[in-house]
Amino acid sequence: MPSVLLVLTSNKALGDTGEVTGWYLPEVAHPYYVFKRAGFEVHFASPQGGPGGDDNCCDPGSIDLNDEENKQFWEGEGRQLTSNTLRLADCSAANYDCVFFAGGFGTMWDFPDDEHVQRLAREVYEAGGVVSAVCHGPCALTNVELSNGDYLVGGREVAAFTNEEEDAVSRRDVVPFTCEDRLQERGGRYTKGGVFQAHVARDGRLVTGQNPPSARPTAEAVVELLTPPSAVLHYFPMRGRAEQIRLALSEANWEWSMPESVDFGAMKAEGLLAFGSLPMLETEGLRLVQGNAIMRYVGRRSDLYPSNDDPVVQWKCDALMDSAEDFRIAALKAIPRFGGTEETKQNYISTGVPRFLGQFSRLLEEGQDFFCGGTLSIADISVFDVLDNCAEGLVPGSLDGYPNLKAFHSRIAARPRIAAYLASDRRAPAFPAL
Ligand SMILES: N[C@@H](CCC(=O)N[C@@H](CS)C(=O)NCC(=O)O)C(=O)O
Repeated sequence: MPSVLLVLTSNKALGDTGEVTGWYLPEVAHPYYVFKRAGFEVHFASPQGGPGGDDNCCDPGSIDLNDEENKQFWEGEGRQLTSNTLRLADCSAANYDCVFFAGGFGTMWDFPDDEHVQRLAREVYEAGGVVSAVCHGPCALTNVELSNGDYLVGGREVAAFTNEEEDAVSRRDVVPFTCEDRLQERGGRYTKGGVFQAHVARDGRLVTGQNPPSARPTAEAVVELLTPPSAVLHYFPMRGRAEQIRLALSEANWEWSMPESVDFGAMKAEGLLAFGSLPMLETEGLRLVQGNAIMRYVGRRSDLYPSNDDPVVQWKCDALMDSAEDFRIAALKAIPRFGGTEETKQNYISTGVPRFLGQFSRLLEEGQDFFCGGTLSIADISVFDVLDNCAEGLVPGSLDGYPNLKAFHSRIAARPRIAAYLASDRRAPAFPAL
């Protein structure tokens, strides 16, 4: 069952105006019910934790009990839940699939510089989870840096309370900065809808909403992301060209299976394989073929394809995957079962493997955990597959001369979902070492 950490402000002072603010009831109540209806577990947290008692920092101006769900929440379990929040410092990202920052003016003073706000957003995101925020909640993201120093919002589509909306409620000169301006300064691709119209920006696993009417659709987009598609992968009972796909489906947490046996001839005769070859992935009413194209589909669907709109980074991802495919083809030619001879084998060991490893080793930049930017992409999964199966598997010890690739291999193998797949009995047997 997916779990969400729903984060509220602990601040109820509207700057130095003497006015009271806090978190905004519908931005908590509406997402809460969306998550609960989807069967998610929801925990409440705030920078200070607590606070206990009746004063739970809810903005009194937001308590509109004509709204059904506000009323249900406020008069039901919600009052209690929001009065006993966890302290952010005590929350571990490993327990959550999503961190969701609710809005309200109060957030503008305690979210942006809070180290645990930043830690949880970074760690949840880097572990493959969803980061989401609504209205003023996205101020939480304005100072979040990934492990490689890039801003989380850099190059990503984002939404938040607009400058026109600040004007509409006469707050532009009260807030320390506006979300619209600051997110743009951080390199975010800020988008907006009309004043107080619902608008959600969804960029991979980053989901942000503009204002109170956006809270429900923002949470719905989170539920959609955390309910990954199901798929059936058709391939022969070996790792081959399907292994990178099995790894990607596992990392992306898809519900995936493989048929007990595959009648390749019948599938071909029935015209189920657009190019007459396997692998083929059946998902969402589609029959997808061509291994690398399947990888890109899974990557784009589950935010494992570089999505910061930089064509150079996307080229690098594609080029690495093409090179990994070249490596697989060279490996197949060296394997006796596929017609490999003593000559192709020796050639592969002495020339092929070192050539590919040297190229990959040079492309993994110093100090970087991943090949394409600050987060895992399908290029990393593809390269991991060939390091694992075409290098180390067929030629044991071949990674020893490439410490950066060896460390990369261990890092990817240790990712929880990858590690679970690698240890499972779903894995086809490896080809014996050459
Ligand atoms: N470019 C294709 C190549 C697929 C391919 O050659 N698949 C092999 C298995 S690895 C196949 O289906 N062989 C059976 C045949 O062609 O008769 C891809 O990457 O998916």
